Amino acid sequence: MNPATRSTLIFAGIALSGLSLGGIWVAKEAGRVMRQQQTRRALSSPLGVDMAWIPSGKFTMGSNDGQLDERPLHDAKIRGFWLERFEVTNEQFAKFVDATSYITTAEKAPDPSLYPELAPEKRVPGSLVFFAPSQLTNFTDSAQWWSFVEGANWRHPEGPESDLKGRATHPVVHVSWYDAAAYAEWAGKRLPTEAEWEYAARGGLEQNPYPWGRERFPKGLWMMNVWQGNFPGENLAQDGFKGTAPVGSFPPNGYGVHDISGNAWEWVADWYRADYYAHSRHENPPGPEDSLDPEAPGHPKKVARGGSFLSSDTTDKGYRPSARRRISPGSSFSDLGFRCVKDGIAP
Ligand SMILES: [Ca+2]
Repeated sequence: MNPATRSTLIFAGIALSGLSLGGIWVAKEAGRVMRQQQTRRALSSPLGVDMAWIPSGKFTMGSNDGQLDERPLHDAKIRGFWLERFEVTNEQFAKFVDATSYITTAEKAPDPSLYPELAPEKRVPGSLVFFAPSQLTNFTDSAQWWSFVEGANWRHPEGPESDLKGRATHPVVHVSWYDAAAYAEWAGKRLPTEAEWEYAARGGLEQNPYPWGRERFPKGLWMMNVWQGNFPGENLAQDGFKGTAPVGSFPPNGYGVHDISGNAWEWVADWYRADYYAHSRHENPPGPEDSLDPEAPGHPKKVARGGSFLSSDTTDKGYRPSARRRISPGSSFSDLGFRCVKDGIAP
């Protein structure tokens, strides 16, 4: 159902139930809903992007059940903000590129000053694409399922021969952190902080393993696009999707946000520091000033959240609201996209 139709139905429902309560209440409520719709319209300009209001509140960030960098548990107080209900899609990203002639990182040859170790013949535009290996010799070597493909980019997700046919409403992928930030700025928005992202992902629930609650299959339903089968060779797609899915293919969480788990990883604003939670600010934590990946000091990383269609129970469980992934800001992958936030007033 499109948002306008949904709003109309909600309005009709409110108006009908209001008849028994009296005309004044109906008029007041109608005014409120209309103002809300106007706010939403104003916020969605110029892209027509639907946003959810994430109300102010406090939550427990992190998890004791995940990786070490998800600890310690700590309280974070978050001011309300607008969050895009869906991951940024290919058709939305195309509007940005059409308007600005923006060229993404993956479409440019790597800068030798940033990649001095890269041989000159390897300085070609491209991106990292997942391919399921037919035979696997080493389960810890991700190079067996990630290939740098020359000519792979957001328009050509599997390489030069591939295109976006049938994928207009899939999340844009193969975007670097810089590309995501440039889009957000153009749209008059910004990337969420890591704390805002996790707060929104939890949908108002406290320390639940999924954005919608504790059960993986509430009422027997698939709630996210992740990996089923033995990763990375066996992709059973029991959730209906082997790769990315059109955004909104799965139900929203308590804040009305779709695909916050699975489908595509989402860049957030923050630098990655494994130790950040031990001393982060409790009110609107802005993220650390620099990055420290203990496994690769000297290689600054940004954070991505939410997992993707490749997230599996046998690997990263990246779909958990607390899971953190560290990625060089200039990197891009066939399962990494983003969504934006906007500051504003409550509806
Ligand atoms: Ca899937």
